[in-house]
Amino acid sequence: AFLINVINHSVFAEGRCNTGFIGEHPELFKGASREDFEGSVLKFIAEKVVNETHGSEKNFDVPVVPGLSYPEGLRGTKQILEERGPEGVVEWIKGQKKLLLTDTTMRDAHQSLMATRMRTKDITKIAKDTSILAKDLFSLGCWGGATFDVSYRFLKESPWERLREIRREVPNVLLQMLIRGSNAVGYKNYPDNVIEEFIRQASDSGIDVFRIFDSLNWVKGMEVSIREVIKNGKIAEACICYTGDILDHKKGKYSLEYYIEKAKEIEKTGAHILGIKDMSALLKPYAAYQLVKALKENISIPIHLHTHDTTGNGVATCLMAAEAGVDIVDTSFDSMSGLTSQPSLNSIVAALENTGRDTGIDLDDIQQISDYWNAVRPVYAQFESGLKSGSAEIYKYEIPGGQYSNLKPQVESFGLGHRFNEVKEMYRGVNHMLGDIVKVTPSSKMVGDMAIFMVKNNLTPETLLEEGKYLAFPDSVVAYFKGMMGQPDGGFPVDIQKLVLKGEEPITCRPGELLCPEDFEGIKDHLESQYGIEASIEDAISYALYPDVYKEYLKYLKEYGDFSSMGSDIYFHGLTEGETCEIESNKGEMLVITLLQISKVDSQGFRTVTFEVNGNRTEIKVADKS
Ligand code: 3PY
Ligand code: ZN
Repeated sequence: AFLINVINHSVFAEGRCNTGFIGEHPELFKGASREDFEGSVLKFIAEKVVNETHGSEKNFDVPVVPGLSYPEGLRGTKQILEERGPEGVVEWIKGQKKLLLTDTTMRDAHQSLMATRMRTKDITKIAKDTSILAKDLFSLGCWGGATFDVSYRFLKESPWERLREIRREVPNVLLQMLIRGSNAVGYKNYPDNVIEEFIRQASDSGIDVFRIFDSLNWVKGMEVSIREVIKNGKIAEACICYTGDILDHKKGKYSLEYYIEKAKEIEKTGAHILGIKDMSALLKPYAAYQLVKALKENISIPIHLHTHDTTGNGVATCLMAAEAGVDIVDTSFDSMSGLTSQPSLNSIVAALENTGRDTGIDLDDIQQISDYWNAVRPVYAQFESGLKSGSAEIYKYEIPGGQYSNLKPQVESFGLGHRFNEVKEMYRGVNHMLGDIVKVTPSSKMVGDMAIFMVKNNLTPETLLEEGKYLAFPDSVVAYFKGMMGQPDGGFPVDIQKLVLKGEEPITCRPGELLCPEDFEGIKDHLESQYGIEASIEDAISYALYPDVYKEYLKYLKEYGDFSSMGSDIYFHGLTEGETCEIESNKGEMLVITLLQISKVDSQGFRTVTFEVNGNRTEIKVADKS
């Protein structure tokens, strides 16, 4: 009843309290019950319909879940890892003639198409059927990258819980994550013990394959992660990030020889698999053939190709890589593929049928999973970029898939929407100014921040050194020039470094060597005393990675509740008048909620939203902010 009391409190109802109101009154939470959950759900829906969706019509198909049972003796790559260890998996990969496939739908596909907003409920609902119908996948790319941050920041869900739930549903296929080397799942370097503890917990919670990269291709920046993954008995896939164009001999820096040398360096670290990470879809089909062929001649660990379809050439790149002997490629179920996402899994399976690299995957089986995602996707339409086709323009700008779809809103948020083309040109100009660097999170974000900064301040590469003297540069740019993202091949342009650092000394060692180890016990004590939670090591790691985001998440849960059991159509679009939904309470009881009516605005600017909940009428008053 406490939430009903809170909601009906005149201070709260009139919006006169700040968000700290409930946080400062923990006594309100004593004995949180089904009624409390009901109150917070109704308040959430009422807010949504009054101030966002206005009860407008929705027309979503219900995603069909095949609902299969695990067949007896279901096996997959996970069993190979369990029985034979990472080396056994490597031997097994080498023995395969077929092209092995990773599905990225649960991570990079939605990160690249819909700003990483896929909720856990939509992922876990199809996880069991995926493990059965797509049992021959090499792995499911389902965690890491931006999903960790976005889960807490926007979806108010625990990424750890998501991982455990996927693991429970998928007993037979390797689960894979993306880790940004010393930047973990963040945008800056963390102390070594944060990286180590993060990897340990991710391993314990279900990750089998760690795809590790460094945003400047600095192998030293990956060493702590590789070592820790190996220590945990998991598979270390270390990457070369692909940039430039090996076919264009005028572009000297990122030549075929450059990648061969990097790959050899990576093999020496003990990594089990080499990843080719083509985050910006720059690896053209014939370049893929040349690159894979040359790498196969120079290293003996398996090769796993990751590309995007931003340029429209993704499937062709994968097929040419397959022809050259690549072991594994990343794809996504076709309804979640293409554009800034991965090339289509279904298309590649079909293309290779009855060839020497036939994947052995059944097209009718995976169609059922594609159909599910096809019905889920429209619910997230508001997060899509509006990009209607592939764009070969990307070869010119070298902007990663996820960043490309996010750059426009970022530029608009600075009031520079009308200068978007200038920002793209400047992205290219900044890259050139910095000596042509690898651009992937977080170095890509730094280049984007610098490009926006230059356009905003009307700077050009020619005027920067003079006019930049009195300007404070964005944090990411300062961190880069200080050496806090690692060391780029070819070093830093010294004049710009001096300009940005304004007297501060850069470092040349691994930032992790200088950062003080994190005190996890101290963090746990802090969380316990400040937020009254019994903090686990996972909570402490999340706080160490994203202190402010994590604190906001805890506050949100306390103030509003946990809505992870709510369907995404309701979560994002509320209810329409006359519509009914079912939501399971935190105690496992079912709430059957019908939105009966949204009243007209009253003289004080409030609307009354009338619901029926399990047969009882309830009214919620909400201030109309329009
Ligand atoms: C990430 O770091 O999240 C990426 O997907 C980089 O391509
Ligand atoms: Zn990617």
